[in-house]
Amino acid sequence: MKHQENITLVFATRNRHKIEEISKMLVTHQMEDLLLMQGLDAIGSQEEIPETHETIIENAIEKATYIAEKYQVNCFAEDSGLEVDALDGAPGVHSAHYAGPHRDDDENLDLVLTRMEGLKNRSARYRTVIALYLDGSIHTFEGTVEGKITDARIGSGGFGYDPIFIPDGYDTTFGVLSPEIKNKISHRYVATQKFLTFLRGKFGT
Ligand code: ITT
Repeated sequence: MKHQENITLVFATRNRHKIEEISKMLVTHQMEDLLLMQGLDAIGSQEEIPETHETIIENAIEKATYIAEKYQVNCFAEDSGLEVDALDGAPGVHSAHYAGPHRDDDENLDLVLTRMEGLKNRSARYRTVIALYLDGSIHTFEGTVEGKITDARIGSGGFGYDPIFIPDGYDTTFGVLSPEIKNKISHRYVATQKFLTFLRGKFGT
């Protein structure tokens, strides 16, 4: 039987919602002792982390690599976005700043609603990639959740585009559904499950 170790990884993000959701998943998977997650504050990082690519996977790898190499730590980063089919996959990799560089969730969401006015095809998905930088190697874990875009915002829970996204199999948005439900079906859940399975295989029992 393999001996259980624990591993400390910096989570290279400034998005508190991502930290909150993944922390809850660690508890649900009883992984909070195996994976000790550190914030950027713990390593004294205050700078903006570069995200210069046009794909989610490349940005996730860029963020993880930047922090790992600059601070000489093992770390993971996550890049995510909403892909709307009728908008040719927008806002996609630009989700956080779709309505402008000031990165306002409400304005981003309103812009999607405006651009979708009158459009019949409402299908969309959230996509995320977690990039893990571990001892010089990169590993990536992807998750998606399919759904559709509403005509108007419903609810105020979650963050980002949650009040206009209805996941398949449900009749209301992530803005109304509980965090427990979101954390059981979301793109972040799917990717985190793969990530934790990898860590468990490497470090767990
Ligand atoms: P970091 O780069 O510091 O991690 P960020 O918010 O800039 O934080 P991204 O570049 O990955 O992160 O942008 C993700 C955006 O996609 C996020 O700001 C939301 O607008 C949207 N998004 C991602 N996951 C979401 C979710 O679960 N619910 C709602 N919106 C989400």
